[in-house]
Amino acid sequence: MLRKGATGKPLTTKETKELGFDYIKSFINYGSPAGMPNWGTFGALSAGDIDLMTRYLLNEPAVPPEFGMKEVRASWKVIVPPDKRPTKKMNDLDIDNLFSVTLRDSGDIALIDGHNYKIQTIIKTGYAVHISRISASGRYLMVIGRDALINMIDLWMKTPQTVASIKIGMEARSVETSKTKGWEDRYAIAGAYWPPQFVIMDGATLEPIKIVSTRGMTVDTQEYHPEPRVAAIVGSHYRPEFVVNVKETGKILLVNYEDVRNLKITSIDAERFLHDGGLDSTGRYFIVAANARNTIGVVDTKEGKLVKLIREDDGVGTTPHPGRGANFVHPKYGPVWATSHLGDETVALIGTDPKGHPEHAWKVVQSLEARGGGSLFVKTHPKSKNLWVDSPLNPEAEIASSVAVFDITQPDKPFEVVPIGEMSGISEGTRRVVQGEYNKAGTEIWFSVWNGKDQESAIVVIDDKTRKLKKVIKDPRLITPTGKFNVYNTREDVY
Ligand code: DHE
Repeated sequence: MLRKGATGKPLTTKETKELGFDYIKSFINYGSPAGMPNWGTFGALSAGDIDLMTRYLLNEPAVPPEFGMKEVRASWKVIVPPDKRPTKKMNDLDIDNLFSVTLRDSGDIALIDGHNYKIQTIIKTGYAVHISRISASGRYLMVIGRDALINMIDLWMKTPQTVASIKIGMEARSVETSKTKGWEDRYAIAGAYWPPQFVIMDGATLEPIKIVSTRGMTVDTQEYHPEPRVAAIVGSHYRPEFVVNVKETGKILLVNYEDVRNLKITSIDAERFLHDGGLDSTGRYFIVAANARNTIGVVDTKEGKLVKLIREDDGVGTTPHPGRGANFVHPKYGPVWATSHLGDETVALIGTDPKGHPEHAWKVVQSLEARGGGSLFVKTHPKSKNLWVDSPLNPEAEIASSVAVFDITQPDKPFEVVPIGEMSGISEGTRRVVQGEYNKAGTEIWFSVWNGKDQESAIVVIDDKTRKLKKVIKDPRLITPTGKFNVYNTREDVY
């Protein structure tokens, strides 16, 4: 909001005025090899939009308003109260194998059946939903829009629908629910980009309970930052805690929800620009990218401590972007967690087994070479021998529309290219291929073919064993599909 920069450079008027109108305009139009999309040539912004955006960037940013309990509470709606909801599952859906799919530019999500590939329902949500998360019981699906609107969807209803909603700020990216044994479905949490804060809510109604500001000092220079945005949030399986990553200050907060009125927060100094991350295969360690610092942080959620910061000198590439990462057993180094990078073609494999393989733990044990920069997500499954690496933000259309797949039993073997965009049968647009997601059984992986909002998009399903096309899901309602979240894999942190 204050344009101070994080993943990208600052865009305060000091910088923008130096760069000038023409430079900024063409930068927005064509994008950059470092990962900024080509908003103009990709068809997302018109020439008029770009002109307006350029002028906007040459003016001082307006100070956005705050959004405290008064505003949060005023936005809260319980559409179906808990006592009016079904007491058992009222549909014949295999909930565990449903996929919640973000339809980014239409402001919806689609629930797609993982068996017959049919869209079961489309649900209106906030603006450009970012992620979906599932409550520990598997009943409630939570989705959050960039406008910070959360929809809580009851998957037991005959046709799943929103039973509660709330706006936790003005801009947001993350939502999660309590997962520790004994606390299942009790609380929800969401983190905002603006105002910089997170909100703890009742897990059955989304009633807001507590707002915590993340404004404060940075971990390195210990300077005050007015806008430390909340990035990834993960529910710990080991302790009644949420792991909250604060981007600009570089703090990882372990928010203990045993007594929300007397909230206990362990504040871990990690590294600035924390963005996204996930758990290792045991669920004990949380591994997160501090993207603009080319660093990976590791937190032991059992002991509540920072284990390691793994840096560029240790083998991390440029701008790591793991999503939640990918866990598998390396033939030589034992259990590893993988991340690809926005800024280069490498995939870093990091040892995650301090007990069984202490000599490899928290080290980059191997760096694979994939197709190119602009990668956002990697994915595998405990039943799979494949590691899939996308590259949707690569400036070359051919690379952006295909994925690289490695054989994890022979990681030294060169990757194979799977031309997902071409397989979709769509000929228009850049056909960015983004975020692989497995079905519950781990036998197939789904990729989004993400085009402009007036163009055709699709979801391509690949048979994991043969790496061959299994199904193309097309529907006029599939507008700009991006993230896909299989209910079982998301709930159980299988990735
Ligand atoms: Fe994301 C995860 C922020 C742009 C698709 N994205 C995340 C998370 C954060 C984040 C903080 C981790 C959430 C968590 O785990 O709790 N994303 C941001 C941005 O700030 C950024 C760079 C700019 C923006 O304008 O939002 C951004 N993200 C995008 C996209 O343009 C993507 C590719 C398409 C889209 O739908 O908007 C996109 N982000 C995703 C997806 C995930 C995600 C699919 C979850 C991946 C997963 O497997 O967990």
